[in-house]
Amino acid sequence: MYPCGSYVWGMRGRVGPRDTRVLEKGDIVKDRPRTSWLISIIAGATLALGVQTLGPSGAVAANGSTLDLALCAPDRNTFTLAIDNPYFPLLSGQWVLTGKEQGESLGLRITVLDSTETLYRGKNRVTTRVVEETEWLDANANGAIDPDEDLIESSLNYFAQTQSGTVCYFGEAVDIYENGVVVSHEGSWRADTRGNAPGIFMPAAPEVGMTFQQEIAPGIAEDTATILAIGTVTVPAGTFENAIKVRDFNPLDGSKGVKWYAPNVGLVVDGPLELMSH
Ligand SMILES: [Ca+2]
Repeated sequence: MYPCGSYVWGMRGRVGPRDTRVLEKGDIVKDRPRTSWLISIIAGATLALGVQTLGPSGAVAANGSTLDLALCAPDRNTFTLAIDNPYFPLLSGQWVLTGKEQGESLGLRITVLDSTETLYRGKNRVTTRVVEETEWLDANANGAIDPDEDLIESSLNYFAQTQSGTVCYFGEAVDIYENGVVVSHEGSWRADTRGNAPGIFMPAAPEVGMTFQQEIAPGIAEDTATILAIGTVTVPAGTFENAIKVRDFNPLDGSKGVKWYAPNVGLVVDGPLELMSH
């Protein structure tokens, strides 16, 4: 998804220019070398194995902490569909974000579906909530997908929350559209595919400086997020205090994006898109 498979989760396709545009001076990893994602993976894997030495992760953690991927490991946690993390609640509902990019009006609609998706087998089996995310050219800028408006991308995303309150991301099924036709499934991944793992989508207790890998599908989806700040943000849907500002980084193409999540609401800013209703 999210984060920028579209705007939300994953940074595929059209995202490059928009991410460049939302880049801010002072981004703490603005000039981070492209190899650092690999260091993050190594660090995460090392920590997951219980090794105490920081090793190569020291540089990554210089501005904060890199969360241990074990926080979402299926064999170390119990999972619930009651996803009530205040910064990314997915109990029910729909969020609509709109905005403009290069003169085009875009819309992003996120919907918690009734359906679930099961991953893994045996004792590690995890049932996840399916969250649909649709990005489209909202030509009349009304926040609705009207019959004559073109879809850009639609995805089904899999989330579950652990006993500690961490929201974990288990993958997505992606449809990318051109002229009303699905032309690609690029960016699709599942945590239970060999070589992949669940990502940490939202920490149980977010703090400025935290870095966490949201997608773990080498070569396909590798978004990493860093919490840059906490503060007040105003969007069409309202003014929200104690919101967290998150910078996403996609090491596969070097793109970056900024998102804001507000407590008891969820995603309120995604690059140029702002929450219109929820
Ligand atoms: Ca519309």
